[in-house]
Amino acid sequence: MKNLFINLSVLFLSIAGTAQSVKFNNPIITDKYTGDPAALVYKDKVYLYAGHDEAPNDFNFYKMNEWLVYSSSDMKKWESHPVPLKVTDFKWAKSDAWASQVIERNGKFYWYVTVEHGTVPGKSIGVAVADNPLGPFKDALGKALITNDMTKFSDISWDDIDPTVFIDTDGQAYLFWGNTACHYAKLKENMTEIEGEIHHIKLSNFTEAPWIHKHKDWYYLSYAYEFPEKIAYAMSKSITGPWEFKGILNELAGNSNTNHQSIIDFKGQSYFIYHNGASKPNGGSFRRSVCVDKLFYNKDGTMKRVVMTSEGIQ
Ligand code: FUB
Repeated sequence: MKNLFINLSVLFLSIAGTAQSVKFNNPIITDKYTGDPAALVYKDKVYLYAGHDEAPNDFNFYKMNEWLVYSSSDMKKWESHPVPLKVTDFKWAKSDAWASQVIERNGKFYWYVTVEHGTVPGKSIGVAVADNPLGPFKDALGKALITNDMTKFSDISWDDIDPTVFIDTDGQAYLFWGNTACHYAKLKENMTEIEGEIHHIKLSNFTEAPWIHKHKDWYYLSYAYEFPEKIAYAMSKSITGPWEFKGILNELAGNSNTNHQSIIDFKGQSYFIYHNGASKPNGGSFRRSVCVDKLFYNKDGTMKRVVMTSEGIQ
């Protein structure tokens, strides 16, 4: 009887020990509130770019003046770096460091950003450039690449947001962006000029946050669906479509009405990077935190629904 009691104690202690030793790796960024993650795989690292959510606790809208960058070699440990880009680096812009993406071409790093334009009413897209993924970045154009008056597929003044850029296997670069209307256009080889007309893609319940990626021989266009946002996606055999809707990829993110995904392959594993409002004690829709979970594909190329976890990447 005495032995049984000792054995049970060990069992309970070890269960308690196991429970205590589970490490929660999500959110991955905890030094600041961060939203709108955009990851870049370059050489043997992942660079994570995000907007800095600076809204005070009693403020119920976005307050975002700068973008941040973090890097990792294993998706578990993240190093923070000096602030690489601010709204004030774009002299023609007024405010709002909203969603963005960095892409590399010929050793230069191009950062496409959303900002409120100073003189053309509405949101606009600018581009900054640097010689290295950590910057310093500077305005590449001295003016906006896209302004609200260039698109007519939606009447709202914030339809020209959330740029995502993709360079196809033939070297042609494409810019996708939008809110309520999903737009795309070709980019010239200099990456700072649109080539040809701006197209509109019809997507079921498209809200914003398009992200283009390729896996094996499929192109994927994922995006924020409805509001509050889930993430849905469409697939195609060509970057210019037609796009076939494939359903929901990620459910509502905890305590945040936006979700904003980035999808990458790194060292043989696919990852789904997103934000939620789960940071204690004041996280929420305007004080968001970036998280990462693994992403898996089915044999037919469709993506399995993401399982958002507190544990994250262990
Ligand atoms: O962060 C501001 C805006 O919220 C982004 O541009 C959208 O994608 C949404 O996440």
